Amino acid sequence: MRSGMLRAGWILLILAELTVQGHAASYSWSGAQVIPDNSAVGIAYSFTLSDPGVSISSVSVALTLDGGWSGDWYAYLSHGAGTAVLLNRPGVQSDRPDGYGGSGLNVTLASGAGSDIHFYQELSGPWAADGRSLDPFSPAGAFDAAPRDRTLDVFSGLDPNGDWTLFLTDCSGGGIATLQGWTVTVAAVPEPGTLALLVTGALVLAAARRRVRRPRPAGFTLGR
Ligand SMILES: [Ca+2]
Repeated sequence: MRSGMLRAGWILLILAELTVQGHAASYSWSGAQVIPDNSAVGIAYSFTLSDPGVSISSVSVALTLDGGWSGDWYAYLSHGAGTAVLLNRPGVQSDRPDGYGGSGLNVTLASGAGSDIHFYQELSGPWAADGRSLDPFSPAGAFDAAPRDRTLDVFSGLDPNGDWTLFLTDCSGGGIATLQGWTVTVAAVPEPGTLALLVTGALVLAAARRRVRRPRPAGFTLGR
């Protein structure tokens, strides 16, 4: 009986753990898409997520671009009520109106990361999204104090299911980049049923362990 309860408890915990770890979905694209130069129209990719998870715990976005002028780039990821600004004119600030002149970028942005990708030539990863909701066609000086309120953390707690859109464009003439690939990975915590499984497993184990305790010696009484 005791061993049966212990076994049942461990099975429930293992099932719950496997379910928790299994809730991450990735969508990828690869190819050779020229990003329209000096354009507000840009390019957009959409995908629909259907996942048993109900609450997003983390999101990461990998981008690979070739050529171009990195200070021209703007990109966002949107889903439901959340929009994360991935890139917003990297390097642009009041004394550097054209931003970084580097070409190409191969980077992964993640929720919870600490380094602002806006300054990728001066910092080191792991990289957080730019997060500046500022219009990318704004004057350079406006970038200096722009709040970073649109990082990938905006998705935390949202339902992952439904439509997602990844958008990229180039906001200044000259320097044309080619998008070579992207991957969006969404991790979500499980539905309440799995959490209930976890709690039930723990309770069964606790009950089984109480039964395992040795009986008190005959004649033993608790002191008062
Ligand atoms: Ca350009």
